[in-house]
Amino acid sequence: MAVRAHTAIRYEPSAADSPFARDVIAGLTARPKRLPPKYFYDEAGSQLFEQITDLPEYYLTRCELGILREHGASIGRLLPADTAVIEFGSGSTRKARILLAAAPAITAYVPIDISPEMLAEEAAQLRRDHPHLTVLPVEADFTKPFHLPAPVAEKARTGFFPGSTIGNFEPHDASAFLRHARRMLGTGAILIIGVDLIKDAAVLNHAYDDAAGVTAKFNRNLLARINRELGADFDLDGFSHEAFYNSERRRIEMHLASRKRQKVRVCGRSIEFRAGETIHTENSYKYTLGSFGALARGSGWKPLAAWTDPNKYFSVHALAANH
Ligand code: AVJ
Repeated sequence: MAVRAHTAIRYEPSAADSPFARDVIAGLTARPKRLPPKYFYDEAGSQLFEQITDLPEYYLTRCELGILREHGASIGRLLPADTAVIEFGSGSTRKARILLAAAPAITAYVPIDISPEMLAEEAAQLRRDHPHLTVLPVEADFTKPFHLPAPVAEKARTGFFPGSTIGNFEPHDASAFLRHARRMLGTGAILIIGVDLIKDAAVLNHAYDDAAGVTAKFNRNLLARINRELGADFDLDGFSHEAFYNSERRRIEMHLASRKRQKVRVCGRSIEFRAGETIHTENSYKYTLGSFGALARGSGWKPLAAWTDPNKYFSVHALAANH
């Protein structure tokens, strides 16, 4: 009778019922196997991503910071007077700070993030650095509908979506996001958005498969997180990091490839892997200036201007809401 109470279970029943657990099970029982890239960013994953942005091969962050520094004043001149900047997924707010310094039209800043700690910390620091700026943090998943703080209604609205995060969306979902942003920001809105560009495949491949192995660690951390939070027993050494540019689909694909035939226990299930079978963990879509402009035009926005770094590796676009 007491046997039940002593039966060892390897996972928390509550954790096994979480959205994370459901997405993991759905992804690992699908064919081909996949996992959503949004789960890369736990504490460890966010730190690894910070390291990625400093890698010599990962040009994206450096190029975008350069563009914002070089062209911040030009971007600022396109913004309406007395505008609120609404940042989708604000994180460290490092890029917004460049805009704030260059664009006096910005009188309010609305960082949107899922991490309440990050939001509170950044908001406090920004208020100290910009005493005249109204800072209105919103804790939300920016891909879902949410309410803008009331004071924003009286101001012009500028969306800010740097980092080429839009590259994580399938083109159809990228278009849906742009429409959602257009609806939420309203008439007269501007959107400033960072977009990574198609380039030599070797440059792209190295950016996602760096010599120091940080991106490999970032990719494998997804399995480590599943072990930590869902009590799974992934052998991290049993999976190798794969990243390559798929030129037909204009995207970097990241996978974790099983080095051997193996079984893994996840949330009370046994997941089988063939040798060489992969889990598709991320797509990072790349655009041309023209292909992104066309996507924007088809999604309720009119391209106003675009800036690139001298190598034309990365782009920042200014879009205006269509009516
Ligand atoms: C944060 C989605 C822009 O796609 O370049 C970096 C994530 N993945 N290295 C990207 C990422 C592997 C990054 N984004």
